[in-house]
Amino acid sequence: MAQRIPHCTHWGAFTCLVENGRLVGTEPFKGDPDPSPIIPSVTEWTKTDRRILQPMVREGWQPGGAAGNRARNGNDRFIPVSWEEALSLVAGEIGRVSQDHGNASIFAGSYGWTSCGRFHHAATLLKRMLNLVGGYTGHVDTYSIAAGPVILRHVLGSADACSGRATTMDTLPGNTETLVVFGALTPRTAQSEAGGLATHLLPEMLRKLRDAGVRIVHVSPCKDDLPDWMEADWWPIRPNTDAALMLGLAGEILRDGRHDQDFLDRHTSGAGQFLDYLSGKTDGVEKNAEWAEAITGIPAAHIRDLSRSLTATRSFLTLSWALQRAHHGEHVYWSALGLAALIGQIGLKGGGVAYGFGSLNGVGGPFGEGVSPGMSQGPKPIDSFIPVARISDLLLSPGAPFTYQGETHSYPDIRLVYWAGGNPYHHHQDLNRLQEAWQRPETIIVQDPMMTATARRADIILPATTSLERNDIAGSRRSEHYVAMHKVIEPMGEARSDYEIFSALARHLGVEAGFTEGRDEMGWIRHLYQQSADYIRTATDTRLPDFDDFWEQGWVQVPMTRDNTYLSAFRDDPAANPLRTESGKIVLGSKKLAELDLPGFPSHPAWQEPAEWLGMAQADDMLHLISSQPPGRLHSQLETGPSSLEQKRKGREQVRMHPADARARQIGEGDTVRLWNARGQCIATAHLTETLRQGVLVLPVGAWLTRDPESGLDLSGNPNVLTLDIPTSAFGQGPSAQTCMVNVEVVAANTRDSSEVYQQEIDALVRQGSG
Ligand SMILES: Nc1nc2c(c(=O)[nH]1)N[C@H]1C(S)=C(S)[C@@H](COP(=O)(O)OP(=O)(O)OC[C@H]3O[C@@H](n4cnc5c(=O)[nH]c(N)nc54)[C@H](O)[C@@H]3O)O[C@H]1N2
Ligand SMILES: Nc1nc2c(c(=O)[nH]1)N[C@H]1C(S)=C(S)[C@@H](COP(=O)(O)OP(=O)(O)OC[C@H]3O[C@@H](n4cnc5c(=O)[nH]c(N)nc54)[C@H](O)[C@@H]3O)O[C@H]1N2
Ligand SMILES: [Mo]
Repeated sequence: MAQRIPHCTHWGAFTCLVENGRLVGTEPFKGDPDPSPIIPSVTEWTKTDRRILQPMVREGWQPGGAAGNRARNGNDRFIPVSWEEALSLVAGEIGRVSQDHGNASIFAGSYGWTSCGRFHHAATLLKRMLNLVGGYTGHVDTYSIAAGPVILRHVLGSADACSGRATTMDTLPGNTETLVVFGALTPRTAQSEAGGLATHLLPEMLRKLRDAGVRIVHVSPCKDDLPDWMEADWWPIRPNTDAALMLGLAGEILRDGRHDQDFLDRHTSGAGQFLDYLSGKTDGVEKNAEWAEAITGIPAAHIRDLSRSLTATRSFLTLSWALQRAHHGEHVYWSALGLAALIGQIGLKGGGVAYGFGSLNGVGGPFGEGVSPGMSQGPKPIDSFIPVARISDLLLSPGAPFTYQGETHSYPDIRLVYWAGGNPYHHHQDLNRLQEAWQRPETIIVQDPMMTATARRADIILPATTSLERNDIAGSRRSEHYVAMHKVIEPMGEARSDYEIFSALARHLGVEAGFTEGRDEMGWIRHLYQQSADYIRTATDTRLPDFDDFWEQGWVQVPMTRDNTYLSAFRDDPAANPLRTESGKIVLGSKKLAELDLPGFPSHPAWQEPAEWLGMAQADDMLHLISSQPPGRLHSQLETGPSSLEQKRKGREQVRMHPADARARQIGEGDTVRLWNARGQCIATAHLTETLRQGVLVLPVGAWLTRDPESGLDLSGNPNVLTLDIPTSAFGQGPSAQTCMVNVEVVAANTRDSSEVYQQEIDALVRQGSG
């Protein structure tokens, strides 16, 4: 009989079936109405192929900042070392850099999703350890949302609307009549939640919306961003032009005098600036349906018709997070707010605007009042940071100034990089530029269970266990459950848990007592649970079960806020419930931004051409590349799992394209194609589909970079060798991954450009996957 052991991941809670110490299967959490197909893939973690099984040091690397050999191109040899040796090397490097250059020269932003366990959360533990020895340079915001929260903090006084403590989706059915979805509203992305989840909510919510007869307009280059059975009107917009559509809709409303002047007067500031821009008083260009059609490719008649429905019915706008992961992403989010303000339904049930519904399971779901059972990073001795996606700039330009939220800072001189729980060679844009930047530090330490592309570019590699090999607890403010993550199997090879590794390093650095506070793994898990239980008891009067009962049962439900309409109190009485903005109101024309006068950052919602898009003068026959979240895995995690492999073809990622674009390039279904631009190149397998707007390619993120060192060609189909590494703006400095133009062609037509390695590798891959 198999043992049944409760566990959790970012894509769901489940029971592990274990026989003779081996994981033989999984069963989804019984209360989950729509379990993720990624769950069974976790058995991949117990295979040795891609695991790091012992500490290793890169051949040629020398401690002490010696010049050494800094190839770090993914093809170096690694020499196994003992844990003792590895730990003293790491501690030695931290001590040396801290002493000789100051702690700001240690980069430990360490962005990444790691495992969902809140206790062994790798980046938190890294920061906790470093804060005890003088601190580090960290990062602000996330790759998920950066431009969005930055602008919303300025114009709404809070990023809540973007992170889920805002309007809950359960307020829509029965109230909303017209719903405009910009981007996606799909179980594909709602499979996941940072910190874990037990119940998947979106499919049921979508059924309720459909059954309530809500008219849905779906604005996206991809039709399947909304399930077919939702029967929406699909508006295949040109990528990165949503702001123009929103402003065109707003301009139509204004011209007809259908805007809610009373709402603008009582609840917004600087509206005059915005209205003058819409009417064309500022720049001589009226923002109307025809103007928007020329930019977006959506027919003016449709735009005009929708603008009428938006004011004639109870209407709601929702924008995926992806829309702000693009050049000028701040102004897309702000334009939606401007449009919603003109409509005047913000704060009314079923009306207004939301950011990120369905981008994660819990955004738009009920939210908790509790604190997530997470570790503390401790007080920060220094406040050195970069905006999260400026990593290449940081390494390439020490000392250079950068602006963020209107203030000027400068990049520190990084000597040591420590990454635990993230994969920059998955998540960062323009990986060839990162490769250049990656040569600069003296020492790079990577701690991960898997031999990722980042680990292969480290100097010291520390093997971490996966969550299956240790005890932990899952939970977050966007999840209705805390889940007991019992240890399922023994550690693989010499892998150690993140807590063990950092405790040992803390010992080497003389700060063990401060780091552990005398607690071991179970001591901490118990403590974190109790802290959250105490908080919930005070905040809500709900008493959670004792820890031992929770641990045995495997999960516990926590109280949540439902049926919430964001800004309803502010709507009712703006004077008594002011926003934390420059005016206490929604900012539609910003004094601060007008004073700052940042290049390319108008002080009101506005359309600006992105650096690369289908409307650009030199587009030639390039196509717009969208790199979206993969359906069968979480980013680069479990890339070789069955649910990920199912999406691949001929051993690599599939790039989706419109049949007309394929025909024009003599590309057939299943052909191996090369995608390239000035930044890089990769190959992928072509899949032709009419569910895309013409001119658009979709290549999911997360393929494990397999870069031929000579040609630079990536054989896996990783879009980040192509994407653009520029900030969304000088204000928000977010990643602009969705702003990217590429060429595509059949590989066979291009053999003359390729090195022998490239051809052999392609042949091998094609043989592997053929049939
Ligand atoms: N082009 C493009 N790029 C994108 C995006 C896009 O839309 N387009 N999306 C961006 C977004 S939204 C995000 S969030 C990022 C995601 O980027 P990441 O969060 O960096 O991606 P993951 O693959 O989840 O990386 C997590 C790493 O942690 C490791 N890990 C797992 N468990 C543990 C553990 O217990 N301990 C340790 N030490 N390590 C562990 C995994 O093996 C993996 O290497 O990608 C971004 N990149
Ligand atoms: N299965 C799975 N789920 C995930 C993740 C994963 O790796 N795998 N990652 C999780 C993470 S970390 C995050 S942050 C979220 C991200 O959640 P999202 O940002 O919502 O997800 P994406 O797939 O990047 O983008 C959603 C859709 O936006 C559309 N889109 C892109 N550009 C434009 C545009 O200019 N205009 C319009 N109208 N639409 C556009 C694309 O068609 C795309 O399918 O997903 C989470 N969910
Ligand atoms: Mo993300």
